[in-house]
Amino acid sequence: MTTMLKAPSSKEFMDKLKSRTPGEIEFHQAVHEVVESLLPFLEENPRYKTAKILERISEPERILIFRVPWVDDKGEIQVNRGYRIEMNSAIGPYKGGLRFHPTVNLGILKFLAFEQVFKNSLTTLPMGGGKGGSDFDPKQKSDNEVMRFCQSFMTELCKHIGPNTDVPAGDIGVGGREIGYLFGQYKRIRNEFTGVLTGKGAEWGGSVIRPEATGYGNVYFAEEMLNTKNDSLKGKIVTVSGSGNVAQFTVEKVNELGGKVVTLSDSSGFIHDPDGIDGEKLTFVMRLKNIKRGRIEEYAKKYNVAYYPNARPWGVKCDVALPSATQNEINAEEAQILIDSGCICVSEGANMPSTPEAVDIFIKNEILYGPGKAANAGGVAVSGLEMSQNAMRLSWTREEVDNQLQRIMKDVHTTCVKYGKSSNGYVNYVNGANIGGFVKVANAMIAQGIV
Ligand code: NDP
Ligand code: 2IT
Repeated sequence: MTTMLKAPSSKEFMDKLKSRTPGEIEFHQAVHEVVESLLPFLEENPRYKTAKILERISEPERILIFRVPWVDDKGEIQVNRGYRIEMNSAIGPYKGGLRFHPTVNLGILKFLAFEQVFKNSLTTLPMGGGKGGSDFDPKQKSDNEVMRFCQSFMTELCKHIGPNTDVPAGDIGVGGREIGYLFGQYKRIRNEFTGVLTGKGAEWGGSVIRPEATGYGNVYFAEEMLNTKNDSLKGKIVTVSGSGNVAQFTVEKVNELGGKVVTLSDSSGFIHDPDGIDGEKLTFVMRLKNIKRGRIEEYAKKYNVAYYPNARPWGVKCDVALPSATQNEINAEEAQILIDSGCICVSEGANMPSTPEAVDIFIKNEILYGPGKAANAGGVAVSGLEMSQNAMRLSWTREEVDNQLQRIMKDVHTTCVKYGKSSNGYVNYVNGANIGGFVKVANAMIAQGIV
């Protein structure tokens, strides 16, 4: 016999979650947003309450925490902490990136793993959710130091992952170089050439378009949102934050669609180039960030434009904002400035870049607002396509992968509209992404029993 349960109020649910996970503030932030979106839906669909899906989906299936000792170039022993959060495997192997950054802690990785479950579900591909990383800081480290760190990290992680179990990829501080070192060590220890990581080099099992996918996908998503208003990126002034993987390919695609990107940033400050960051300037940024590993300030010196130290780009007048650096990089004050200066669309390349107060301002003003778990799903989607190609031991062309990426971003958008349309016609993409991402995972969890 099943009993009808009253869903806990958002406050009751969050109080309990917080007492079980003290100090994990980013995780609380991410779960709270989802709970707020879902409670009305759960009232209408009581089977999810009876099955305690909210309680189960917010508890990781497994968390691994491990020591990562390595030796620096001076011969001194260093110790970092490694993590892998295996959040949910209801619809596929755990899937999600690795972040190497000194701020990494359990709360940040749990928020990222939690978001990943919904994001991966939205892609339409069979991937569960996970995330991992380390408090290791790759900045100022030699290639050999990064390699030794990656080898030590994988020496432990390889016991817990596999192409049908858990498939990591990149995130902040983890790009092609790091994936190479991690893959080499996995192969050496396990004696297997498999699709255990995505974001590999195109010549050794990687998919074309994977480096581009998150930035391209976010721009496709922004274009879809604008199309609902019979508008497009053509002729729009666009502000972008960050200058890493996601930001770089965001600029490339905005240029292709006829928009003009006027800002980029890093953790030291931002540059404002009113003439726009064209292809040649973007090549400079890619070399600066991916090879020289320098600071964005050098762009301002090279092209004689303004540089604002210790500041973020949201005060620059724009039509469209594409945050692509990190979590909580747009606060309420900055959101209000964006609205007041005429911004009509915010689409998130980064994960959770807007604070809850900023999100409220975007939604209250009914602008087009695409939350990260929908808007940046293109990266993990092409990771999913990399897994498919690896499983078949063949590789698709750029055109094939890009077509699939565009189709997937359209599908993510359609799902958000389906579940997020309010009675006045405004599409609340937050509700749409949260409910749309939830349903498939929740149904799978119910079908698989109490596990
Ligand atoms: P990169 O490491 O390539 O670049 C990160 C960029 O953000 C750098 O410019 C970095 O500046 C800046 N940044 C990082 N941390 C901070 C901080 N605390 N304050 C200010 N600036 C910061 O990472 P990605 O481009 O891959 O990731 C960017 C965002 O996109 C992240 O939120 C990530 O989770 C998200 N994302 C990434 C995907 C991917 O496929 N790579 C997929 C989906 C989402 P600096 O160099 O000074 O550190
Ligand atoms: O946040 C993300 O979606 C990523 N960092 C990409 C994850 C992946 O497995 O490609």
